[in-house]
Amino acid sequence: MKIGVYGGTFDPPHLGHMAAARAAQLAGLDRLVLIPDGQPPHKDLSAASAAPEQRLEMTRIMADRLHLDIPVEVSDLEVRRAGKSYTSDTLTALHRQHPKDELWLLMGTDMFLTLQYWHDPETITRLAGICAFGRTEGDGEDLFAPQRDYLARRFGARVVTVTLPGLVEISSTALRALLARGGGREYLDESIWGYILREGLYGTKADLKHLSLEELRAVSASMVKSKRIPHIRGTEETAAHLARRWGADENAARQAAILHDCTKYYTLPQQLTTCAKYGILLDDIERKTLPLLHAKSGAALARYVFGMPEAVSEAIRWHTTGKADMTLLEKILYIADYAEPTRKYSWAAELRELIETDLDAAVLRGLEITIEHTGREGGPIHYRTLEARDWLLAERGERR
Ligand code: DGI
Ligand code: FE
Ligand code: FE
Repeated sequence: MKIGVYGGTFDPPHLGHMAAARAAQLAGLDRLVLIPDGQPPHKDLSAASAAPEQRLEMTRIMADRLHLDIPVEVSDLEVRRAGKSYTSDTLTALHRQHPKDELWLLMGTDMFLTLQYWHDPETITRLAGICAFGRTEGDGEDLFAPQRDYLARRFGARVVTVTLPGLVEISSTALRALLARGGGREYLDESIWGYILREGLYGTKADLKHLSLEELRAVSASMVKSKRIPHIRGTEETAAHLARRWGADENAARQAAILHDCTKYYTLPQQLTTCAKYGILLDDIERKTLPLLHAKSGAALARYVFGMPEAVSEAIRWHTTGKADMTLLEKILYIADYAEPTRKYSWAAELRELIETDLDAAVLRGLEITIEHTGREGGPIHYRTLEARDWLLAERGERR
């Protein structure tokens, strides 16, 4: 197996890094390891830098947003190792972990042209092939060919070169300066920008309690896996449509939808800690049922971290179970979550028609689907779900 190794300070990881990581796929490698360095050998980290743990987390977000066909993992090898992060040490460790695999070290033009001056280039070139990427075809041959020959002659290095036409030109130093002045968004993946805002990195001074919708979307995206982002977008657009259709506050509907699943990937201990921190009381079923808890913890963060009005926070709180006496906004979020366009279940089409003509009937149908589904899975059905159904049945004058 051919393993691509791409190291860097990733302070922060930007679109240039992401384009470069794609070189791994273009070069025919089978998997990619991203390695944020602890202490870079060639420069000092500035005071405006993110902490190693934060760079590690941003690199994890980047890995999940690359959408490559090959597996991508993030290694904390260099962040954990004390002292300067020498590539030769890292490759020695990786070679020990994967003695049967080929290692290929990814690097841009600048790094490639100075490889002979790195610490212990003999070990580097012995343990890994060099996969150098340039921006243009021209970058390729004129510059690369003499260096390739030189490295081959001097170290016996194996070198492949890849052209990446879409490579974004930005230095991390320039990007951090832009971020401090409120810019830089266009050089970053949305989720990494959201993480930077959420953590207040690089002198961004976003007030989390007064974020614009665009900022709120990015912050929410930074908290979930990339595969959930289309669902959150779909829920937002469906909720906005329903707010216009049925006369609710569209901005509130968008805010509620953007944040509704932001704690979906919290572990059970994280859910319980968050609920305890904000004084959210939980019943016996909730304490044991992970899928129910994100509604409670999400509502708490919406209220206390993101400064949302109570109506928005309450809509998030009841979006999984529903309850008796739901407000219009609560109904809208509840059913938008089910009817949004990326839901592919057989019942989704039926709900998409019902939400246009009879919102209560749609919510009732959603509750019944939840009860059937949860019953079939063998989970305890929450009493709020049953209360919500009975309330709507009574409102509609129907009997069970
Ligand atoms: O967060 P989403 O996946 O977008 O949707 P959601 O918030 O409606 O959560 C769905 C999950 O919650 C699904 O795994 C079923 C579970 N769930 C919903 N109502 C109940 C429930 N689980 C139990 N045990 N009891 C319920 O009443
Ligand atoms: Fe949810
Ligand atoms: Fe959802």
